Amino acid sequence: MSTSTDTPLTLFWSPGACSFVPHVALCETGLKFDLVLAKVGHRTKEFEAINPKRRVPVLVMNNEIITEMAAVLTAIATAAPEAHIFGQTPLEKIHVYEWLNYLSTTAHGQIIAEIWRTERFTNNKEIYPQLRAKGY
Ligand SMILES: N[C@@H](CCC(=O)N[C@@H](CS)C(=O)NCC(=O)O)C(=O)O
Repeated sequence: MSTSTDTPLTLFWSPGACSFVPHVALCETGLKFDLVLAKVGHRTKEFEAINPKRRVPVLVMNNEIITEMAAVLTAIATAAPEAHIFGQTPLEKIHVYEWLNYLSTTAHGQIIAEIWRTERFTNNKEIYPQLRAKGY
């Protein structure tokens, strides 16, 4: 993977989704990048071919497809080390990964999904309110 500032970068994003995080990180680095809208709930076959998991964020870096928030942010941090988006010290980097893992797994996969993607947990719509209440 090249880490030059000339590396072509494309971020697939959706309004109101977690893809705003790598969007902000890219802005902070000062790197040039393209944005492609991949709206949650309105995904195209083209997007599914890029990420069969049908999730944003997706970063395409030098034709390499990178998915999953921690990997996407690591790629951005690696492309612009002078921006220190993972902090200045090894301990700061460790704590960034600590938060990233919590947010991507427990918070995102469980809490947020329970509230916004309740259908992933049960087919019984009658218990949606209870499940959503557990998410809050
Ligand atoms: N584990 C993934 C989760 C990504 C994810 O779930 N993103 C949401 C947007 S915040 C999404 O694309 N959801 C699509 C859906 O639920 O259909 C990561 O860390 O990148």
